[in-house]
Amino acid sequence: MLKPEAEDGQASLADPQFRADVLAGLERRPRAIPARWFYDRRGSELFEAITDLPEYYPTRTEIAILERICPDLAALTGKGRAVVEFGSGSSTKTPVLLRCIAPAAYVPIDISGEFLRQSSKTLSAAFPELLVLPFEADFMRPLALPRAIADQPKLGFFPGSTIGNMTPLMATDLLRAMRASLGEGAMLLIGMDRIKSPDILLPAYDDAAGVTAAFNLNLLERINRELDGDVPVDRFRHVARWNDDRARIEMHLEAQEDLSFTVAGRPFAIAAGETIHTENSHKYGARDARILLRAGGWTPVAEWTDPDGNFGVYLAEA
Ligand code: AVI
Repeated sequence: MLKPEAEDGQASLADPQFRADVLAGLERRPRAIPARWFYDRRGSELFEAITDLPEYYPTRTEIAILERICPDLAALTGKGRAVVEFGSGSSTKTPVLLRCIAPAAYVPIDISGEFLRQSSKTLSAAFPELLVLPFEADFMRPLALPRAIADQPKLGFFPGSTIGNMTPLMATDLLRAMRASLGEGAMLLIGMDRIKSPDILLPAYDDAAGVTAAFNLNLLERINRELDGDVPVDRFRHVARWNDDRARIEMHLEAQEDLSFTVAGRPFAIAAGETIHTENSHKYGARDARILLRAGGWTPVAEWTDPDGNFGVYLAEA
């Protein structure tokens, strides 16, 4: 997801899709910019920092679950599978899975070739025997996977509750696309954050050290850097809300006074208290997760959680 920078450290030319999404998002009501644009170099660093925060339980909870379930997982998935990770596999979760099931091959899929190559290099160094086949593609659509793994049954891996950043409709489409990409006999291992008290959820998205606020506000800084904007970033405030009706955390950027600014030469005005909606993070109870998997064409096989029931890991078959 990382956007590469030019050799001299200057940001490279803005992605035309970023420009289009930001301009359309600022014009629409309610205003909303897709969360995928958080992840420039700075945003990716800030997200890494979020995963270490005491309030942000999902990452360490999911890793602990994966470590604990390794024997069960190895037995349920069997030998000789190729692991296909939807995302670049830069996280600490990938080595946990690779050590556990010792796959025949590993195919990380990511839309950012640069980031993909970097993380594949690191993984190859850690697992010199493993065939690593980085695949640059948009995994939201069905894909023709590398021929080298054509004869091996696949285990799709989609950790981190990244599926929660999609609406249920998009999530269902993605699960169906994954099923089509992975083919007959495939299995899917997926992490989904669970519904829980807002007393735990809200601090996870609005931490005391202000790292999540910086992550959210970096989107405005990125707009200024890459789209020749003059958005007064310090006049916006990070807001995290629990939307109980939709079972999701929402992140917004709220104008603290009436503001005017330009982006890519276009003027915008935003009233005090108005927000730009920047992210949804949907949470799924165990039964919701099973329904979502079935809607996406998968049959749940096994599920695991942590002692507090905060996070769910699900294994499903095609
Ligand atoms: C990447 N994704 C699963 C994170 C989440 O929890 O929804 C992104 C994030 N946003 C704020 N904190 C973390």
